[in-house]
Amino acid sequence: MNITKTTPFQGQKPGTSGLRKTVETFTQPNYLENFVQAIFDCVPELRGSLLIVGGDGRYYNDVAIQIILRMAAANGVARVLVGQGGILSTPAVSAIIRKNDAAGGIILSASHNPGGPKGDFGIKFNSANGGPAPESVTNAIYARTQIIESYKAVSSDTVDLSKRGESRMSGMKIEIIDSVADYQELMESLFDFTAISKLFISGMTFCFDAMHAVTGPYAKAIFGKLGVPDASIINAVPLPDFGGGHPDPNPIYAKELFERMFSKDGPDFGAASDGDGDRNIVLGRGLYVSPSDSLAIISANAHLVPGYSAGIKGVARSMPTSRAADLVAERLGVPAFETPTGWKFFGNLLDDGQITLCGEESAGASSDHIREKDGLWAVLMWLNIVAARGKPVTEIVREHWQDYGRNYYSRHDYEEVETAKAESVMQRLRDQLEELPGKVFGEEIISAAESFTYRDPVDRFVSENQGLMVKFKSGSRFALRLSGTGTVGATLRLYLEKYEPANGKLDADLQKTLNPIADIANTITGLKRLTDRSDPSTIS
Ligand code: VG1
Ligand code: CO
Repeated sequence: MNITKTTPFQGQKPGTSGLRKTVETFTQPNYLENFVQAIFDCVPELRGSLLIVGGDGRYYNDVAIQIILRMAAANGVARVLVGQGGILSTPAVSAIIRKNDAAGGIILSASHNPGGPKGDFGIKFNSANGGPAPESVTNAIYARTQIIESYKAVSSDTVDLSKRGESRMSGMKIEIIDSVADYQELMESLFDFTAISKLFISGMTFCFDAMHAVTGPYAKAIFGKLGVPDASIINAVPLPDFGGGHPDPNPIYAKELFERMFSKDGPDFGAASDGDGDRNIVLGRGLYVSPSDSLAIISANAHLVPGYSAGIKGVARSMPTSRAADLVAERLGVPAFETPTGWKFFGNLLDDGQITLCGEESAGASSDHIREKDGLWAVLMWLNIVAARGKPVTEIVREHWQDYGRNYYSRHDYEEVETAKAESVMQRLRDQLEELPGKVFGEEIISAAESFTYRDPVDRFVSENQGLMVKFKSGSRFALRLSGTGTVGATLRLYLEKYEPANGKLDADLQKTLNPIADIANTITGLKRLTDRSDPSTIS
């Protein structure tokens, strides 16, 4: 075993979802090693236990896995399961940790961020419950990176990740496993595959865009089993640079899918996932289902799906996600929770059995089957609901609005803003929080303005400064926060929501409906002036 001396790097604080930096930063000597050693130092349960390792296949995935294996062997890990070719989606890692009682997992991904030598890389640590390490652990890992003096690794030949099988590295057992099998088995246990395959036999047309990212092999295996022809799964081979695009399923980056779905003879059902397979979007012909609505509709219909036939215990959503799911929870008589942005905040509620479903406006939804958001799970959930209700996506969405009303919702992102400017916008709003309630802007009266603090109902851990929220008496609201996943400058996210009751106008233009709220947000925060931007860079 070799002990190598090292010195701390600044800025190894995990963000919303692990440590994300440019490839250039990650490939500096000792950068990855320092962070990985900090994980082993802060999670002593890994010694003598099982660790799961895999990633989304982006550039540097393979090199990073070899480094992690040599360090795991030196840090006393007993056994490691690695996805074949280094490939494991984020939800698959979560499933495999839980199935095998592993002590944790290391996922190599920067999710929706671009890949390739000039792109981004990332690493996240998931705990024994299969979920992202909670803040108590990520804070400890960060503290450790600031004082680290050395790391441990064994000398070893490169492990061939391309072939399944077992080998040993200085006493540690390494097993290269099928990337898809365990995940597929879990999906087959939750959904009615026979009913879903009948949709395709009866001619329902379908398009799934894997965005050259990790879900390609999963989609081919699972949808293939359901009878979907190969041609209906596009961009299905994972590429180290995702074909040069951002593997982010939104109207800008999933352009090919959106064009198909909005064409005259487009497919009946469309879907896409992101870089690491944890996000999803679902579309009907000519209709994009807002992820906030998706969580609400899944919640309202879950009992029709075999894995959830007993009903749901509760629902949680991140603070900026629309309140559509709360309305469903209220009707079902189950609790609704509001958590900060990021999947790590759902883990305790799921472990404690307080919720069955959870989701985020950023195209993430999942259930208690694992402890990550799960892109293909959400698509299968929708397919199963379509099969059970015998209606297309478009009708299911419209009927939901007619029943519950519609939460018009959109997110406006201002990307790559100078950090100081972005912070001045946040500060300007923060400074006004106390005086805002009662003020009138056009037709809206402010009812509350606050900085979101979350007290975990299970372990009572308090997370402060989780975004700023302004609510209106009408039920509309906006939220503003800084992204914690970007690597260049700062990204300001403005979240807009307006509720229209069931007897109101349900088919209005989304952006026009939200414009008055966006204008008020801009007036209050000085967003456009302070960032020198006339428009958002991305609207989703
Ligand atoms: C974004 C999303 C958040 C999501 C996170 C990780 O974070 O807003 O909802 O949990 O990405 O998702 P931020 O801090 O940039 O707003 V993923 O699929 O990129 O791991
Ligand atoms: Co992701």
